[in-house]
Amino acid sequence: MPSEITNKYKETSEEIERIEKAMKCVLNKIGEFKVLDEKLVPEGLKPIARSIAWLVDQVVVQNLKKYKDVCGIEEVEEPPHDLVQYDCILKLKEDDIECFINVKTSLTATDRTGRFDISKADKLIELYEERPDLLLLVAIIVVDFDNIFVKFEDLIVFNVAWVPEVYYNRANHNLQSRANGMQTPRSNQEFIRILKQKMDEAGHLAHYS
Ligand SMILES: [Ca+2]
Repeated sequence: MPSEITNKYKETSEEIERIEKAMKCVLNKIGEFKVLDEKLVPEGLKPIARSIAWLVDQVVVQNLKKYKDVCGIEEVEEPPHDLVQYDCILKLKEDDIECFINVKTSLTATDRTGRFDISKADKLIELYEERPDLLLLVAIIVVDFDNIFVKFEDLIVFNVAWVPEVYYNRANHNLQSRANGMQTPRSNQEFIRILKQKMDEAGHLAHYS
């Protein structure tokens, strides 16, 4: 691999680490939040990640804004509508890079070696083609339920373009990944080429060519 590419990957890895650190700072400030009145769930709230994912997205983005100054963040921009592949765009004080973040929720008990949905593959391709230098990260907020409380326990950040195995799920048209934080550095162009190839193998690429 040419050294300028290796250097670029190193720079990106360092940027990702800084983003992770800033987000952890914010998650520590939040700590936990109350989902609803306990009188409404006398048997206790069942710990289901899907049921709170939409709330976690909003809690995280709004607190990234609230604590941005103390956590080294310069700007948090929200997308124009919620039909996009990310929840916010982050810019750190020490960096020029605008980093797109897709917030996801997972329970501490979940086996993260299994595959989960990242995004609709066709929408991802559109986003990467609009912005060839895109840095799109998935931020998995690992939470625990304590009855009506949701506690922030951990954070796993990874670059979508660097998922080790580009897996296209033909049943729901999503790019899927394991969520254990493993990464394989590659260019965005290479990532899109592989993803298109996987869609093509599933017979789903016809309307792109
Ligand atoms: Ca999200």
